[in-house]
Amino acid sequence: MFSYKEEFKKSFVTRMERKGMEKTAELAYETLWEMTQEWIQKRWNRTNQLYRDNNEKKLYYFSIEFLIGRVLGQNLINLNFYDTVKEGLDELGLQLSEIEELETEPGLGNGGLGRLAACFVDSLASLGLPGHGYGLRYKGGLFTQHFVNGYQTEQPTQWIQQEHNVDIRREELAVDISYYGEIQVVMGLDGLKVNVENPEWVKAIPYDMPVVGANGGTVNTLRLWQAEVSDRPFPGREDYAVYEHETAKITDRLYPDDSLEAGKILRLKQQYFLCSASLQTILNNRSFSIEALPENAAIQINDTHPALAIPELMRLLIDDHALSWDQAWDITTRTISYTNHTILEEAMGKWDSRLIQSLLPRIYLIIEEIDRRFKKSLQQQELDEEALHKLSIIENGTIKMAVLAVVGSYKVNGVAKLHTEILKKREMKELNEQFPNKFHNKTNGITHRRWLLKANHELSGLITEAIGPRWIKEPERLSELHYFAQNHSFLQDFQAIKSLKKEHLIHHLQRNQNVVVDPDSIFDIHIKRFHGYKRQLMNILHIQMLYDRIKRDPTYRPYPRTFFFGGKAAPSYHFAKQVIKMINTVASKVNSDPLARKHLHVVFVENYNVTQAEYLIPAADVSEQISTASKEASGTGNMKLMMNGALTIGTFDGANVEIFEEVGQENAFVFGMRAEQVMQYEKEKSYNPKEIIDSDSEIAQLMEELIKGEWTDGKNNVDFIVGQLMEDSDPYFVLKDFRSYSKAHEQILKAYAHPEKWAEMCVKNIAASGIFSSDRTIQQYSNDVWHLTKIPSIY
Ligand code: GLG
Repeated sequence: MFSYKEEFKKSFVTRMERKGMEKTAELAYETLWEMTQEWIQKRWNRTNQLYRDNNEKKLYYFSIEFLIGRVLGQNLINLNFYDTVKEGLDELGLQLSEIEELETEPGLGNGGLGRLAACFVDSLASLGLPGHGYGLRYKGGLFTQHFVNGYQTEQPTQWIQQEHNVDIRREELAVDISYYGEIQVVMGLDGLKVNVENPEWVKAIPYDMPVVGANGGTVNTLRLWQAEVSDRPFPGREDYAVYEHETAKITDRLYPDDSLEAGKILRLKQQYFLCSASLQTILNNRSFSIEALPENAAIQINDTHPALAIPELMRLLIDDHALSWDQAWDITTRTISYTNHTILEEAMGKWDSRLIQSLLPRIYLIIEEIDRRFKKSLQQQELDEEALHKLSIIENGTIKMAVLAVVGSYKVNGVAKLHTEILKKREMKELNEQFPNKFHNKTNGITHRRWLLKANHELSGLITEAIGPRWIKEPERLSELHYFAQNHSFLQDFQAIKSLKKEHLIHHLQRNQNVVVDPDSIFDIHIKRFHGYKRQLMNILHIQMLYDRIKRDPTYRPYPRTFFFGGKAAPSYHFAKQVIKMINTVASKVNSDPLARKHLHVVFVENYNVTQAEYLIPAADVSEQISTASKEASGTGNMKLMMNGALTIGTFDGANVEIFEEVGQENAFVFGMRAEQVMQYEKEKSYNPKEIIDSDSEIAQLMEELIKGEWTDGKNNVDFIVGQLMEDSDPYFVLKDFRSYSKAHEQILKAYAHPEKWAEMCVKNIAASGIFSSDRTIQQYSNDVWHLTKIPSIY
């Protein structure tokens, strides 16, 4: 009888033998890699053929980051081969999980924004929709984080391996990108034409990565551009060494910050490189007339980083395709749509006009013209100064990319209900009034294929046992788990799996960081980038308070808790780095105190990334989502943790609001100020943290200890932290929300004392999490924005 497993084993062994070396894990990895690539290639060719034959509208998702994580295991899962391969390898005495560990994760993103792009391309392929990702092939992904004396250090990470690369170089599809040069207006056949003389040329080479959808049905493409020297002659090329060096820099490394728009020329080069290369390929390889672009292609720009796609598309349509301004504008504004991910001022994307003018002279002229025409269209209205300020693309020598992105696209979305409301009513109120139908909400989602099927195979199995396998295709069906929320034996199985996943995490940490964690403690997990608004500081201050209480009050002996932290700080973000150091200092003080250690353990997981997240998330009991209300646009870690049966302690911020709505506040621990209150305080500048300190003796004691240096190790200091809390008036309202945060933690302890009830709450969270699958998000984008048609596949 035919058996896939036997076939796999036979082919695997033959290939291993052909390599003629010892049976090492490395060799097994290489062999499995090759085989997987072959399986994928067949399906990839088939999808591309279908796309050529059907000529359906396509989506192109432009993003400066794609944080895809390891691909081998995920591809096997999406191909439906994981179990077969795992069992086959088992029988050959090899462990798939060990083999998977050999893959270096390509860290081509910083955090939520990049990971969202990765979830989206997974969902597009899994829904059988023609949608491809366009990004940059950074040689160095996000830095590797190590702690030295508790301080974060950053080492470059190289993810590209010569032997078995995840992507395929497509030399034949290379395009040239131009920078600098002088503008000249010449007389062409159809009137005046703008030329750029003597530009500097750079070649963009695409590397294609397959994006395997569920059941291997559709394999879409993630195309990443690499900068190389151009073959074109131009004056600057003569100093070849310099030119070569400058060129390589464009895709040499990822900017290690997603919440600060570094106004640097290299960053601008990267952004334009992505936009120009991607648009050129789309236009060069089309099978329709240029006028029909909006009916054949949708371009989604992920935040403002690719907003230069708007003027660049205008440039290509006018200069290369000889369209009039009005025709070009009509096409552009029916093709491009924009997602906003933040209201943080420093991340809004602002450029010095002179920088754009010198690096991209033609693009600058086009932006100027867009701004001029838009301002002209506003002249009939009576707008006050504030409105005109909010509506200008160019102002006082600055170009505001967010305004450009709104004006130049047909749809603009926020990433959670609350965030979209804030955009419409406050941050972009004036723009929303000008374009009333443009703004809409698309609450983020996460792919359950990675965050449940891959990261928590065991829980996935249990769910399937209970409600059958249909939830895998239709994740909303997780709601059927509601019937099991009070089923004793189901709850016991759930608890057993939670313990198992804790064991896996413990083993992983023991191996990597040499720490030993108590498996019976509450796993309280705070994982995300370090930022003031994410308030890791509030968490660690609370731990300090617990420590004080244990030391002070002989009757206070709480159930053991392990507080996990994971996350990186941008290398230039001094405050965040000081918080990291403080957590490490607190960790060593608390962990080495024999009394406190029985109740508290602080573990800082080094180098948090997608792979680490796959260990941490399934093991969590408690999910810390404690941002200052109004600041976190959505959050997506909150969804991953909920889907794995962790209970959220969180503020009414971002998608937390919708999580609470879905699961009910009684199945979460909600605390803190609401967004309106925060914004009111900000507007009135009426919050004074000293009032809190004066009225709460425990907080006062904490502050005193901080100032006295009791939470430093002699070498570091916490001046920045104290400065922010006191002199800078605590901009993220840490002290203001502190007491209600601490009460929410007390509620957690009370609830955890009833294990079965706790498990019931966890299961209710899983049951309510289906709506947070990115399949739902992508389907909504497709229905409301992109209008894609599913292509039936043969697999
Ligand atoms: C942003 C936001 C997050 C959001 C993510 C994806 O800060 O709240 O979940 O994008 O939309 N820069 C980010 O990570």
